[in-house]
Amino acid sequence: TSEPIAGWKDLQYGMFIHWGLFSKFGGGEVDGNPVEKGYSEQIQMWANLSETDYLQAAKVFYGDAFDPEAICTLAKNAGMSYIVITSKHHDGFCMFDTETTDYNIVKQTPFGKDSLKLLSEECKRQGLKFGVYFSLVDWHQGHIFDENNNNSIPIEMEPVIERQLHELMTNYGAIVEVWFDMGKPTLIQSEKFKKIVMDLQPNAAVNSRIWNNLGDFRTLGDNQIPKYTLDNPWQTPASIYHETWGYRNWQAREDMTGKVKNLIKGLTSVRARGGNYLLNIGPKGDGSIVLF
Ligand code: FUL
Repeated sequence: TSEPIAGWKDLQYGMFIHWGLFSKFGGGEVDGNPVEKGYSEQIQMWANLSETDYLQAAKVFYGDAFDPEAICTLAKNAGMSYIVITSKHHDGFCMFDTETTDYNIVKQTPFGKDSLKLLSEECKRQGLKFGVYFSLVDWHQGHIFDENNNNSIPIEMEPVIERQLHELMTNYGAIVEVWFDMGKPTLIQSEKFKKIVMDLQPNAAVNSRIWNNLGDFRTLGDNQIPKYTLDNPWQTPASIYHETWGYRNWQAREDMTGKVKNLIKGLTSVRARGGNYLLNIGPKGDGSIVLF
């Protein structure tokens, strides 16, 4: 067993956070109607919003209820050992300070701060480990989302991805997990991206969505609970609502009793079978935690 995986296996249970401009849409009541198709964090695509329309959300992104201290306390009280947050989802909007593009939280929003910096520092203060989610698909860089799953990564996008990874692996202290998502990198691309992580954060574990068998551990399908113990290190990413990871306001009003039971069953099954459970919360656009 390699170094990163030995440490990674001890993490056991963590908090996943999907927070971005998409959270502002709350599942997308576009013209008063909920957008019922697709995950809410992908609202830009499902509601067919132009970048200009999507950026309206940035203008009112105050993040005034984003409270890293409360988030970390919640995670600790739940027995979690680490937090993984969306640094950039498919929309391409960077929730961290970056020199690669102005399409970021510091430049575009009245909140004006680096959410990853704030959260990573608080994690450190409270003794939690820290990881990042990073989408290889990037609509802002012109990466068209293709329902036929032809998500190859254009070569022109590589330098941006590389520089962003470099920033993420340099500016936020120790990183325990890098959660790549989507896109179909070639072997050479997967190798390149993984190398950046390994060179700068040798103790970070990379998930299998880096593709081409280069993951340090396997991320199962969304909410997938295997019936048996698996041999290699694995993880189940779980969402509180099964149809979304980003905040969806009309579901926040649903009765959660059955869902909570399912989540507890998921947690115990995954842990009993030796997996890592990464349970997602989707804060509101203002950054507040959704309470039930
Ligand atoms: C999926 C993404 O497409 C979803 O939007 C979400 O981030 C989930 C955790 O992974 O592949």
